[in-house]
Amino acid sequence: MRLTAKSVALIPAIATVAAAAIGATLITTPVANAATTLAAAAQQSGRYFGTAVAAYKLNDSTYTGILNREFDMVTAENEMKMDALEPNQNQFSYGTADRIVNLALNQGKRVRGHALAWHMQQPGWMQNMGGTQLRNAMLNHITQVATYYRGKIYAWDVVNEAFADGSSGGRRDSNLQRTGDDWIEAAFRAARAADPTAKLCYNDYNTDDWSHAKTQGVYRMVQDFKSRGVPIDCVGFQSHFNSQSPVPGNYQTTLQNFANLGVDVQITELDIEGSGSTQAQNYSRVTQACLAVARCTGITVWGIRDTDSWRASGTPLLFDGNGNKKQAYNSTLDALNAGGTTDPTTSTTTTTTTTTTTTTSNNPGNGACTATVSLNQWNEGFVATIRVTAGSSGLNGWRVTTTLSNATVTGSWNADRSGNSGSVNWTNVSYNGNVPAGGWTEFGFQGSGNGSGLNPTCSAR
Ligand code: 9MR
Repeated sequence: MRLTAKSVALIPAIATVAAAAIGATLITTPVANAATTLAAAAQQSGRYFGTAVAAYKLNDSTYTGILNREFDMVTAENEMKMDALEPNQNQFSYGTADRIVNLALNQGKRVRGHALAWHMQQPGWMQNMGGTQLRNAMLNHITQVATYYRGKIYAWDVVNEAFADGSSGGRRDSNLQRTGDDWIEAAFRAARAADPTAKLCYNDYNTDDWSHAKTQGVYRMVQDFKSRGVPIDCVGFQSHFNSQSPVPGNYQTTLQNFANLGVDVQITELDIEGSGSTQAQNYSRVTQACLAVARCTGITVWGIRDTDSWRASGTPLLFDGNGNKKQAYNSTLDALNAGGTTDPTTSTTTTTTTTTTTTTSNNPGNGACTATVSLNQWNEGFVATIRVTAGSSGLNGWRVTTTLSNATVTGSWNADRSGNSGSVNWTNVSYNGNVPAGGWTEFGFQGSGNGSGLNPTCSAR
């Protein structure tokens, strides 16, 4: 049975039963009067409805008219990617992105930040980098950008498209991946330190079908991050659908299974190629799937009119080239007006607290250690990565002392800290105290001022 706004208003008990069947603590939100815009309809169940926006179209009054009227969340289509924001190393260019962000915030809309780290649309200077140099450049980019936009971003796509297509279920090869498997968690920790208020998301495509290896690979990563306290709050499902890649029958299952890991889920780049009633039904199905999952907090379509789409020939959006509402618009609006389930815990950003699994270790004794620093300094600040290397008998815990003569720590990851300037002590957290003989682990921090002369020393504890 398909619930319309009217029928749900008449029989709210049906929605309650449906919610109970999902098995979570849910508040149902039957709707009395159908809303007439996508945003207003989504808001009835505590969700948002967003669109990708291109800055160069902001002078088109048909475009901005629809944007202002229909949407309450905005994603910059290209303007907040790495190449746009940091065209030269350590020289940031926020002007075009700010046109979008300021327009959104001035109209009471929110912003999804897209994207802090991605193997594509990297600036030229970054494309041929590797190793520690690239890792630090990435962390610096994340730190700078997330700090600049602190307080203005609802959610960041911290890492975009890091998993491989096909049957491997593993990571995609890229210059970022070659800096080490931990690049994704390092990115999330740096983003959290820079902006503790934004939700931090992993975002990908072809992760909609629960049975696909890529979906499973991302799921395992999120599960692992949650178990080790890596700060992840949400998973974005881009949801680019066409005849080769249709809306899978188990789409809602996928959203629900991820949500069950304790993260929000969001549909982040929705477009569905096609036309007429088939397209309208597909949009309706996707919308209903989100509304049925309490922690599906919103839907963003990847453009406004068909002619604005990166896949314009597939006419995949909700408005035609003249800005008229399509059948798909109406079916989406109806589905939103039918109401959905919400999870009261998702209405505010939650800061992830660290819960950890103990790393198993076969190195019972304490041993000496050494600490080395890799520093990425720019005019007013720096990111320092400290590597702790165990001596011949391994470590059960470690302490590092650094000297910050002309600097102040503003955020850190993978270590506990006492103080933020002068002589600063760092100790292992529960998941990285055990280091086998000759092995190493890393922690990091960013600071303001001059990070030279840190002179780290290490001892076992
Ligand atoms: O829509 C974006 C298009 O204008 C760009 O040319 C393209 C370049 O990679 O990126 C498009 O947006 C992508 C998004 O950032 C990530 N997911 C896939 C989107 C479509 O390619």
